Amino acid sequence: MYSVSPPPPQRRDFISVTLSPGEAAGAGGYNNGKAWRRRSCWRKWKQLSRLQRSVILFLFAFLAVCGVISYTNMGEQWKSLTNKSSENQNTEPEVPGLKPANPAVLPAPQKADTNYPELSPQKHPKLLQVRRGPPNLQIRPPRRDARVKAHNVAGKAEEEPVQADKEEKTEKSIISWRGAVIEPDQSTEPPSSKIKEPEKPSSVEVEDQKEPVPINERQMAVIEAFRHAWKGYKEFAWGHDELKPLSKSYSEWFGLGLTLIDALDTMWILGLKEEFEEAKKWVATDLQLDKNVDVNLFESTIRILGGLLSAYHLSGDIIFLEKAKDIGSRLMPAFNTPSKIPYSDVNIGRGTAHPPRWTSDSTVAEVTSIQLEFRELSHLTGDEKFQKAVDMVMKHVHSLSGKNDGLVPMFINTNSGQFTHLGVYTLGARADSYYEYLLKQWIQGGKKENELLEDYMRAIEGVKKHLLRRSEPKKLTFIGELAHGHFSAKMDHLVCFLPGTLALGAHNGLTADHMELAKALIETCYQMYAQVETGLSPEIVHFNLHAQKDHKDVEIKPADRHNLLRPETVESLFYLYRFTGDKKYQDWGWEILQNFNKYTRVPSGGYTSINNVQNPSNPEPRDKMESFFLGETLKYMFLLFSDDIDLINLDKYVFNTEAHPLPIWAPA
Ligand code: DMJ
Repeated sequence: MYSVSPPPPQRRDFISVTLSPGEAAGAGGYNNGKAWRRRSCWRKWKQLSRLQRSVILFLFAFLAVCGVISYTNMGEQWKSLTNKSSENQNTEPEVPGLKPANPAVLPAPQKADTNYPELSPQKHPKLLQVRRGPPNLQIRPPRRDARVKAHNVAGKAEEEPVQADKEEKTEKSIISWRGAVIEPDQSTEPPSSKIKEPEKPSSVEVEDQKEPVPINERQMAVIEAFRHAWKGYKEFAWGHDELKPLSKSYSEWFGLGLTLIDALDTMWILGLKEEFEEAKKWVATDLQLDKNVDVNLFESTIRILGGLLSAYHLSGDIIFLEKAKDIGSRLMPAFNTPSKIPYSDVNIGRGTAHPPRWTSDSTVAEVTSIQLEFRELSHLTGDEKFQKAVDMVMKHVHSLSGKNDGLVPMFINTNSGQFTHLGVYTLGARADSYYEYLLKQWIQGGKKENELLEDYMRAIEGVKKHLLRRSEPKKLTFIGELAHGHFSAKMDHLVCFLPGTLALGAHNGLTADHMELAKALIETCYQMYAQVETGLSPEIVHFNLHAQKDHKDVEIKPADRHNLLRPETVESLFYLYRFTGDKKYQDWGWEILQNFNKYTRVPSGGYTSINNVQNPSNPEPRDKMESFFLGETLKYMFLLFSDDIDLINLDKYVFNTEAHPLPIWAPA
């Protein structure tokens, strides 16, 4: 114990501290009696100056206040400790005679991914437990124990304490009209323009009850691939159209951040919330649509308008709808043509449109594959002009002569409205998505628009009659081309969208032989990968029609042996797996992903298209990552590996031709 000694003769404004006689004498000093001590203390107190007494009193008062405060905090801590331990007692069965040393805070460890140790559940618990999926999944409240580690862009894990205020924030999340969880700070004010409040679909509530399906190892590998691609884009091409991963730079097509917008919904579906938020910020603050630039109507519709609409539906954030309305309006001048068949190009800053310099034709696939997006824009905004413009195109094409058993030529004139270059029929470039959108518009509109279905059914019959053959020696079913009555055994990789579309039609009640054809064709598309040295498909193959010794089914011409990281085969694998549950489709997709990793992955970040799929020792990287690799290829891979049919439920969503899911309209 300390006591205060009397001041020395001359006045000093400080206090000296010495031991009392009793203490100096050791423990025995205590025996000198309490009365002596009281008297001695009082005498000493009286000998102090006024200043010294005030200081001492102040010190005592200060200590007393501190004491009261710390007592209150201890009480709180005690309360929370006792609460926690009672929660634990509720959830964890106690082993008789043993009590857990500490209350459990972290989730139980899960099995490590041996193929991708850097993605093991222990390192990335968030990936497993807080998947941000589509609206029908998002209405499930995130688990309270899920947020343990945050990951910076380089993929480095950082400890993040499980904080009460964070949990509170999660619980305050708003359930949007479509059931998407919107963080309170991310929802923006509705625009003053007349974007109407869409109706809430009735299906949302039912799925609220389901438990999230954990992400599996193959899906984690897709997430890893996406992160690697995104790292390159972020570092060298942020806000630009495409990454050039080898030269660590970028290329511009429209100057509208194409890759970033194309990838928005993929990030959402893969659960990459931080990346999504960062990209969203760019859309909100840096996406400049008032720009003197010519854009291709079709490409900007499927990638930008489609990407924004889908991001809006998944996240519920109005900023995406505002931007969608903006770009949609800026594209409308394309329809100011004598025939109302749109021009291929629009200047979105000037409001002018024009065909390519060398012709007044547009491509048939381009003018008939913008409908899902413009129709949805009308549906959301209440402004009919978007849907009217694209419906008119479909009606006009429906009425045209010049088709061959439902098969359309590749070009249409913007002045006359007539098909041109008659006599050439393909399901590849320039015609492909015409067929896809016939079926998908019919599904989008609730299967009521009969003309669309008629044209689709007739076209598939035309395909069977004119374009379907079998190769030698393996008798692979393939789709060739017809040019002025001559059959060519040439098939674009682009045609591999067809098995998926056929399967989707069969799932929606169309004839079962469409599913049989789908199964045969996807086998062929897979062989276009499997029979090639790198295990990656070329852009175009030619099939052998006659058995010849030592010849494979698939022949590749030197000009066609590039691979652009295209999605069509994995897209179809996804549909086939969803509808049949046959795991071989997942295995085929897994092989393809591994070959992309082997031959197209650039170590510093990103993936590149390659020039030669036949040369595994030098596939000749092209130095370009197409936006659809993130928008489509990796998204379909992730969905293919998932066993969760509610992860973009195909009875509720229809994918546009750039893999952006849009809702199927509820019956009126
Ligand atoms: C994408 O832009 C779309 O899928 C389009 O319909 C066809 N081409 C590319 C992908 O290959």
